[in-house]
Amino acid sequence: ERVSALLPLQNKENISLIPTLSPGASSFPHHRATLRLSEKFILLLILSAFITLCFGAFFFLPDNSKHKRFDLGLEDVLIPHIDSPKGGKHAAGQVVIHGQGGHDEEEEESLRDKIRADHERALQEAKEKLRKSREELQAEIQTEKSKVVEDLKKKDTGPKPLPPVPMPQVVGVSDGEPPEPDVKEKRDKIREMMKHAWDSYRQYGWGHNELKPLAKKGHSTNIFGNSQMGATIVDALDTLYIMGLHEEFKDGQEWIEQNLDFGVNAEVSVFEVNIRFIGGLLAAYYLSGQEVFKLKAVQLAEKLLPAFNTPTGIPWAMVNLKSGVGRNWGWASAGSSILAEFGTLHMEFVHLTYLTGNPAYYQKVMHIRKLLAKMDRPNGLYPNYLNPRTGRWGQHHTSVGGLGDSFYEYLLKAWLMSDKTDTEARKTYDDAIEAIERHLIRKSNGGLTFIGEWKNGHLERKMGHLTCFAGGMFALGADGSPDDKAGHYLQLGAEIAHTCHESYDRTVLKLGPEAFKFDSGLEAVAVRQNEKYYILRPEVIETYWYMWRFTHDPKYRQWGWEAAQAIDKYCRVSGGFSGVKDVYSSNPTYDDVQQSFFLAETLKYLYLLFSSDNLIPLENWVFNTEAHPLPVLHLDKL
Ligand code: DMJ
Repeated sequence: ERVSALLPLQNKENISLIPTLSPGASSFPHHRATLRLSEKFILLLILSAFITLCFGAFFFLPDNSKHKRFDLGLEDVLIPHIDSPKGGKHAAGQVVIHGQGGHDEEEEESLRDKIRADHERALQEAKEKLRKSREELQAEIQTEKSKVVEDLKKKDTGPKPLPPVPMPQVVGVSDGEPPEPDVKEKRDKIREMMKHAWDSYRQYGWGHNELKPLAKKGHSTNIFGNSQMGATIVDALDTLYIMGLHEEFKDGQEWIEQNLDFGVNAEVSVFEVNIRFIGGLLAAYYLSGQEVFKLKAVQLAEKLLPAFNTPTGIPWAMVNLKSGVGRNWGWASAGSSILAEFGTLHMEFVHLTYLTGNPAYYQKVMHIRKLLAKMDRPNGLYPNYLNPRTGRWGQHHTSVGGLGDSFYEYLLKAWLMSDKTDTEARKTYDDAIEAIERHLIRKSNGGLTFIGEWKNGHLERKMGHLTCFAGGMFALGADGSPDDKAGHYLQLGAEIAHTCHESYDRTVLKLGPEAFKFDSGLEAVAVRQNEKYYILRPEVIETYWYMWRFTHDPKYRQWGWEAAQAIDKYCRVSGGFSGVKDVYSSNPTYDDVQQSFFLAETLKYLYLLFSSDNLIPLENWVFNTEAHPLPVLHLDKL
């Protein structure tokens, strides 16, 4: 009635607002209410006024959730400083603005003012936004997006500072130009080969682990899992630096800064990643002084550490970089880890501890050494297989080539890199070499010294291309050998170099096969088809270089040049360098892989062979097994 009185212009129609219920349908009394259209309009008006009021209240009343977040922030800051939960000014649970008393009116009021002001500002901003054109808004959103991305990038890659350590004295990292013009010419040629290998990879395989130089696309193998971590870039960096290819080096550095990420779901070889990536990054760091390489090396090393979570502490061969789950190669004897893999971590891991101050790396590799020292060795030899669960040897196979090689190399180099203070490593090396000489090294009927393989009490008269590195190792270890046998070991190095040269010289391509025999009238030649390939390996040239440094006998430069020419002639293609499948065939087929070690090792050793000795002097640098030079350290502080 009151409503109708206020509205003179009424609609005479009655509108039923409550549905009519038939009497039998309900036990409730039957109601029927009707309103005219004008009354409905007024009711709607009142309703909308009420909604507007509620809406306003929603904006202007203090936001309780904000209070809570603010409380938490304060609590987080304050609680750690509370001395006693009972006696202090702000005992836990009585933190300022936490709502249970203990805060004064003024503070609460000022907080409300702040919240109101914030809301008003937000409303104002919203209004202004609505006034802007669509284009203006889009441009603003874009700018904000880019800012967020930039901030995130800064956070992600922002260098976490590592503890400062004295940079070891770094000498002889550039130049090395030989005085003789013909030698310089050869060196220039090697540099040109490096440019061709790098430029081809840059053009066709950039960011992939390796290159397919014929297919002209990226390539990878199971040692890198399904990762795309630019193995060639990391492996090649120090060679580029040493050759003075600084533009290329910078290009590689930029890729590493922007793309090299180890959080990938990839199961990689701990050994390969250590020698190529950690070794490569550390060498690049020491040569160039660029912090990014050190940081990346440490980030990667952290990802390898879970591989050591085995019952014995002997690491798995493979680890998933993301999950940290490790396992061994399916083909390895009795689920074993491989001597040359878990035994080739020492150099890099000691450097990591040196650079980070984190003892974990050093402890891991020293634990391996201690464990091996306690084990029985058949005939004083180290078998290639060791089970990481039981701590027992697998098959009794011993090799100075594949599966064993760099374990012996790292014993010697542990001593050298410690400035010859790690005498335990030296002694272990001397004992191992003594057993190897006694049981594995023989002279062929034709007078060639070779290193065979020990298999269950029997000597296999076969030598691998990989084994040829040992010539250089014997020469490197000559100085400091027991009983003044330096001359003997230098001579042994020379004999191995000669044998390996013969293995090259007796082929059609003048490139060495993967394995060669000294049996049934055979002298340094491969028999089986699947041992006739050459995949750009470095070991023979590596030995030539060490022998050159220790003797300066010109034949080593001559042999190195023969190999370089053969590589350029038979392995070079328009898209880089490829391995060949049969070194005894005048018409070889390609394997279509440019291995990363070709840039890391083969070309580096060739370049050093035609440089003067003051480039990376051996008194100051020790090469890891992937030819990455690391400086001698003074380890008495570890
Ligand atoms: C390299 O990756 C290293 O030299 C390793 O120790 C064994 N051999 C390959 C190249 O042949």
